[in-house]
Amino acid sequence: MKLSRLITRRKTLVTGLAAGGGLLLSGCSKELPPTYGNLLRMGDLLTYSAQRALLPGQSLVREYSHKDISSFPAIGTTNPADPGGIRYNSTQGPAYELLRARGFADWRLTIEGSVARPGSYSLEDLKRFPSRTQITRHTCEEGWSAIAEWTGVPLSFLLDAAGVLPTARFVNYYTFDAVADGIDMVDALHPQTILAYGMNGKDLLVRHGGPVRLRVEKQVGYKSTKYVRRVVVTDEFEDFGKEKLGPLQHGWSWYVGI
Ligand SMILES: Nc1nc2c(c(=O)[nH]1)N[C@H]1C(S)=C(S)[C@@H](COP(=O)(O)O)O[C@H]1N2
Ligand SMILES: [Mo]
Repeated sequence: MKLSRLITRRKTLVTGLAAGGGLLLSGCSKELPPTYGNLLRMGDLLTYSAQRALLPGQSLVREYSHKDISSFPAIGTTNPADPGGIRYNSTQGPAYELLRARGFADWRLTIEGSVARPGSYSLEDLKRFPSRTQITRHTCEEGWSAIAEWTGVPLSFLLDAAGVLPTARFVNYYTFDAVADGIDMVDALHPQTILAYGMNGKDLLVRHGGPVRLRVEKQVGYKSTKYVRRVVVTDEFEDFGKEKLGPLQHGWSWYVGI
């Protein structure tokens, strides 16, 4: 074979491989959380893959009894309307103040994105839906833990009602402070993942995320986002980089299973 033909063949082979590799890579990124090409983030990938491989996705975390309920500090944002708050959002803070002044009667939770039936629910709507009450341990990344009883509507119920499209892989949520975050479908559909409106038998207090917060019992405390106002189902991973709202912008992992 002539040298020129050999080179052409080689080129084809190399181009073919590159294309194949690209396909493989993009195939990969569909199954795994992002690493941002950042080596430090490879730990996330390992934890996530390892946990998903080793644990059945829907195993329940331990639930406690009433006598185990402990005192519970309020951490991070304790009032989204306070302009001095560490995660104050100048648009959402005042909006929260107005809603709170009317006892959250006008508050609505929206479910949108990759769903067949986007929805908007009042607090009363949520309280009419099937509820789940669970006494669980909250573990904060700062080294403390506390036990409380949470009552709310399973996120899976709202997702089923909204009709999640088959392409959907993540559930993101936005709050009344400068926070947004997300979880994958395994955690979103987990029976103990609830939108909680009650804590220890009472309405959820403002300092603990009222009127509604997420409880993601399968991950550390900061994934249990307070003051949720909007749930967005997505096909692609969102890192909230532009708005600097997500944990990744603060050097926290996106996935921290416990
Ligand atoms: N919207 C919002 N959610 C949040 C936070 C926050 O500052 N803002 N802090 C997180 C952290 S680090 C913890 S430990 C818990 C604290 O919840 P608590 O105030 O009910 O103890 O909320 C999490 N969810
Ligand atoms: Mo935390």
